[in-house]
Amino acid sequence: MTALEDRLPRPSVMGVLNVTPDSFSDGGVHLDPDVAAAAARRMVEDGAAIVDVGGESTRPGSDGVSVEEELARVVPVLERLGGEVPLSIDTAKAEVARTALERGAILVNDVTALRGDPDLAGVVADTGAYLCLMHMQGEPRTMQDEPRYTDVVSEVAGFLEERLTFAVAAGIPEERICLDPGIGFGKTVEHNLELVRRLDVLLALGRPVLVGYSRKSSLKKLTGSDDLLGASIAAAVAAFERGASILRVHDVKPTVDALTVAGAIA
Ligand code: HH2
Repeated sequence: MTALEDRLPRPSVMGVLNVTPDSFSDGGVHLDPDVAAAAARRMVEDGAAIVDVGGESTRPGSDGVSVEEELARVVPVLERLGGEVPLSIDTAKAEVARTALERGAILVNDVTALRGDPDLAGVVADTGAYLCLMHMQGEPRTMQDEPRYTDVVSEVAGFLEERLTFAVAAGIPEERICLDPGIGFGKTVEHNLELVRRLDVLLALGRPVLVGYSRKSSLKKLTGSDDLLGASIAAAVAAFERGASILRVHDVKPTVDALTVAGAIA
């Protein structure tokens, strides 16, 4: 069995492919499955190690979609790419995950960290898929209303440790799991910064850490700019330098280049 850190060595770039009408930065862009498939192939050419396909927006304020709707969005894309491009499925639904894994996806990226669908852990355990467990305070509809922590870093670390224990108890080998602080999921600008600043606390849990800062609104709050490319690259490099293994980004080529240089200097 290949451990996640061997399949996705540090640093690996995860390209974001949202097949949704309403994702906060690329909603509607990839609704045509041929366009989405071409974008995914391009990400791999540009150096992405894996492409994360999502059919449900989790942006602040969003409502959920049905299983049928989510499948209708992602299956045509998976059918065009499965086996050709390393794929991750961004879903909290067991049926969507199972369908994606059958069509060649290798990783389940669950922003609910196995708290959403009681059947998801079994699907991951039975298929031997990789898994990303992400921290979120609250739920997408309301999570940015009033995020509160006494110490954001220790609370996120405690949560991820508990979810890791849960996943392992459900039969998912620890070597298959990575952890994610969930940038922007029930967090203020300062919470997000503190989580990356003190990433060592999450790394101490002993699993690779994934960070997804790309194009998030807290970057816009810091820079005041609508163009979030430079801000996103800086966040990815800062996270990498503090030990992150996987960087989830929309702009693959410039991030890969930045990480190549940062890695060479390190
Ligand atoms: N962020 C988003 C979605 N999925 N998964 C992980 N593991 N980590 C993240 O930080 C993360 C995630 C939100 O970003 P995006 O996919 O661009 O938007 P939307 O949820 O609106 O589709």
